[in-house]
Amino acid sequence: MLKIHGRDNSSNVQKVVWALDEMGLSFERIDAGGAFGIVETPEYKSMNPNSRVPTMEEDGFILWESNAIVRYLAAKHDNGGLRPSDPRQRADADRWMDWQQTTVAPAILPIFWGLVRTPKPDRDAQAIEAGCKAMLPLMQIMDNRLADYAFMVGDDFTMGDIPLSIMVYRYFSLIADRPTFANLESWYDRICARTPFKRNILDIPLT
Ligand SMILES: N[C@@H](CCC(=O)N[C@@H](CS)C(=O)NCC(=O)O)C(=O)O
Repeated sequence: MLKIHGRDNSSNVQKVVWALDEMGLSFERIDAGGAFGIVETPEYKSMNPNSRVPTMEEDGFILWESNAIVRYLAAKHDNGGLRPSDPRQRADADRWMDWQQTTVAPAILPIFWGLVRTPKPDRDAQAIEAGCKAMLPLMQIMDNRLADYAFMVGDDFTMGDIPLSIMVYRYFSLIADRPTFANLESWYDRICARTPFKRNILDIPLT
């Protein structure tokens, strides 16, 4: 049985369980990280020396790094679907996934930590404001892209939409005072209409 180690409110775990749900694959999710601890134990560290979630375990094959796990699972189970088979489309999906990790996630981090994980009196308003400022050009890049495409890679939903959707969900949920991004909002409505997104992201409290 495929096992995914990681708490269900982690954005990186959510990428993986959402992808699995999209593909209709069965798996066992085992709580780890955050309040569950476990990630510092020698057993966990032997699978993932970073003490981070998620970690995938599949018949002795261990994989960490959420986007790598999504790519692996999509390659194995949904090539030509979640993972585009055309090399250029696939590179495009990979590009948006990498951009989420390297650029969007660091921008949203101070917003998320400030507003969700930090008690009100301890919040760093300047850091939250800086995060909001950093997010604007990134959301504009997505909005421009989505002027021409229904999804990040073209007409169809692919793995390229998964990591970014979770970032946009957090941004839209936490920052009401933002400019209108019409194309991005239409895309987000299409994402929200997907049952696996609702089940694995929208229905999980933002904590
Ligand atoms: N680049 C890694 C980042 C993993 C990561 O930072 N995960 C966070 C949760 S989103 C974590 O493990 N935090 C510590 C914890 O939950 O105990 C990935 O994409 O898998």
